[in-house]
Amino acid sequence: MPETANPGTGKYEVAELSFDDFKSIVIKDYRIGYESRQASLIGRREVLTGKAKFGIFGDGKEVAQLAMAKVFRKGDWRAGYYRDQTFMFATGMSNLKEFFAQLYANPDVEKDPASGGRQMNCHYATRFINADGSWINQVENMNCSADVSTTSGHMPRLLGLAYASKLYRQNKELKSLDEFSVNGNEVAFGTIGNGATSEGVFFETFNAAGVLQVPMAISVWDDAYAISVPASLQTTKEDISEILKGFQRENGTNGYEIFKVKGWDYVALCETYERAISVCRAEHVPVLIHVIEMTQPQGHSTSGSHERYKSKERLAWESEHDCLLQMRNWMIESAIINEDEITALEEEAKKYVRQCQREVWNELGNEIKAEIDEAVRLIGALAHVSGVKNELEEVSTELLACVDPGRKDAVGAIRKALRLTVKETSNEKSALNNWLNSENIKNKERFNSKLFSGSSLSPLNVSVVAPQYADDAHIVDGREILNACFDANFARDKRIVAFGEDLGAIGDVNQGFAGLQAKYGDIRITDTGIRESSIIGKGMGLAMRGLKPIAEIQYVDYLLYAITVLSDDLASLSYRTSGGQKAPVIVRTRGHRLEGIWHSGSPLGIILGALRGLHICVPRNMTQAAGMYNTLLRGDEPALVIECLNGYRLKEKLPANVGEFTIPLGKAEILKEGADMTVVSYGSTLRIVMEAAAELEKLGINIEVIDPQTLYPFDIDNVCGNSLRKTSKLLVVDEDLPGAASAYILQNILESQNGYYSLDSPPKTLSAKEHRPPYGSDGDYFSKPSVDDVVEAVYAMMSESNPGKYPAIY
Ligand SMILES: Cc1ncc(C[n+]2csc(CCOP(=O)(O)OP(=O)(O)O)c2C)c(N)n1
Ligand SMILES: [Mg+2]
Repeated sequence: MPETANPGTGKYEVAELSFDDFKSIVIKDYRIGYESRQASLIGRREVLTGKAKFGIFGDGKEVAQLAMAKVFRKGDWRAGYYRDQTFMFATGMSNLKEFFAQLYANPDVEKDPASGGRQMNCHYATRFINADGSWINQVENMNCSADVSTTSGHMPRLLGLAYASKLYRQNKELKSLDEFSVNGNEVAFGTIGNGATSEGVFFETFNAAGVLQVPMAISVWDDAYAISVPASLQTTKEDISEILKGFQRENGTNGYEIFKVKGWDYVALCETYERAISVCRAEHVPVLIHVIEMTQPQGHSTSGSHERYKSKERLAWESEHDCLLQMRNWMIESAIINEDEITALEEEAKKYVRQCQREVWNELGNEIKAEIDEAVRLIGALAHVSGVKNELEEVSTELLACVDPGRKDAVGAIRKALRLTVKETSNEKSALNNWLNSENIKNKERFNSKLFSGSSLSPLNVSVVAPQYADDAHIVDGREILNACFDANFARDKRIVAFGEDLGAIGDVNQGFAGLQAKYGDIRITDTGIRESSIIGKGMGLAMRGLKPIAEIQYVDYLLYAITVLSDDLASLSYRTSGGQKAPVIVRTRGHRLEGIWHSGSPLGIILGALRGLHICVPRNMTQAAGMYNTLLRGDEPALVIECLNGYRLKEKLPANVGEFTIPLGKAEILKEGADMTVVSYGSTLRIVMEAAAELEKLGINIEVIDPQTLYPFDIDNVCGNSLRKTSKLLVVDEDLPGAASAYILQNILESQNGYYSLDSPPKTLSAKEHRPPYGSDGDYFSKPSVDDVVEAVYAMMSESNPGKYPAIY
């Protein structure tokens, strides 16, 4: 593929160019745009003929992206969506072969570096970590954070990427981190469809960037539709830049610079991007570039045709205003190229794209064919010696008849052959088993790996340091332990920043950060607006750019306002890039019982269901929480820590090494030994269980109490399962809904740890009621497990197995 006109130099100064230079730049641009269009046309055909599963393409959006690429420099970042192939080609962050490799779901990261075949086509990412988890130099590269398919789901992350430039520019202590930034000169480029600007996170992020004054450049690709829904049903006044005019920066105010430009006007686009990005980069002013009059020559995606919902007039207008056609006409009118030359260029480009597509298809096809051939050979050899020869030959015949076969077909045939010969033994059959085992290992790596970075930098590898206590250790409020822990970590590592609602000036609503803003400055410890999604996105962007953010959500109840960015973006990042990217954000929040429907949440079932890809820490007190922060701040994977809301004023002993001791993740702790029953609980209910344990002793029952400490990973060493060998009875206590996190815990103990083996009575759970807890102490008592409830639940189980010794209470 030809090089881009001016890759990454950020220079497009026509005045300095000779006409010949100018011509050649424009012609190269047109060629990139034209190749991109061909890729869209061929891509769609590949889907419609069954070679790929789904296609969504950037046709009709090419020219604006050529202009945007001219001002995109090394060190800059993109957070965009599925229309951006031309930009990716023009910057060199992707190319045609990678485009097709992703379309065909090639799981080889050498072929599809964005996702290793995991994402739908046109979902982009550059790989910015090495295989060992270390960072690649970001200022020497162009950087693309990994796309998500959810419309506007990338906006919160975009804010964080831009905000990192502000921190690098304003915090002189970060100067030595020169592989991440040069004086904060990096712009974060966002792209979004006109329809997606209707989403809440778009407005949330937009406002936040205006407040923060960060170098964020949002381009809205406006084709007047969002699939079939027209602008009239999406946007007030059908015009996003018109309604955002109130954000325009004025003399003496913060705000945006807002631009509007037509998507088929190459010259205007180049000038607009030049102007917009220079102010954005130099002054850290966010900019909006509203690119209107874009088209969709092939409709939204391969899922349907746009003739269903666009009028004849609209379709005719789109044909006439096709951006490449307009650019072509302008080039001919301006004597940049003549008709014959441009036709020849187009023919050559078509051939080139076709050739790239064929090569990519054949590369993957040949690999798969080799696997199919091997499976056929193995099944054939087995058929020779098997009593079910005919059936086996049928399996081979079916396999050979597959149109566009995949790996699943080869593996499926071998599995079927093994089932057919389940009662036979032979060397030939062993060969099938061996092949399957080795393919299973490879396929696991291809399709199931990298939920976490899994590198040597993982928090699971942080060394364990026990807390130490001086003889005269102070007994302090729990919040003071956290405070001392954060203080020590901020002093130790200048990359750490923390932000959230009320976190800065007052030191968070429970005083964990009290006094720290005064000590470390408001650039490191910062108040934010009420905007949970973009608090998490901010954390993600900062973490991607080498900083160590603690993003605070005031109460776990409000985590739901950020659940989409946490789940879709943060939790899936390592997996969806096949280990090419990481964002080690620590999300700090507080929860479990306190008062009222929205201040007593313990939605661990939701969290466990949505956030695989994060470590989930549920410390029972502030010492454990501090130890977990110490671990996580030394690791490179994202995590959520839920502190106990009712624990900040409870007294704990202050460790002498409060900023150094570590709590290992996934290590359950036995809080009280006992022989009669294993009771597993976490967070705030542990105090209740411990109180109940004392009362149960008086009733002659001795329970063993286990705190898993982290729900993900869960009790790596099978402490719970081993305890059951002694007690044979299991009760799980939590304050989530029935069948939520307690079911997850049961599944882990009974199934993963084989706990069912040791049980002599049915395992039980004791959870909160199905509704949220009403306000007031009575509301708490009648909705969440109380000491009475725990005592009686344990007693009832003991009574059931030995009513003589433990007569029923009721
Ligand atoms: C959160 C979410 N809601 C709905 C969808 C389904 N969807 C995919 S693309 C799309 C339309 C997007 O339109 P627009 O933002 O204008 O971008 P365009 O495709 O027109 O470039 C919709 C509704 C989605 N992917 N994510
Ligand atoms: Mg649109």
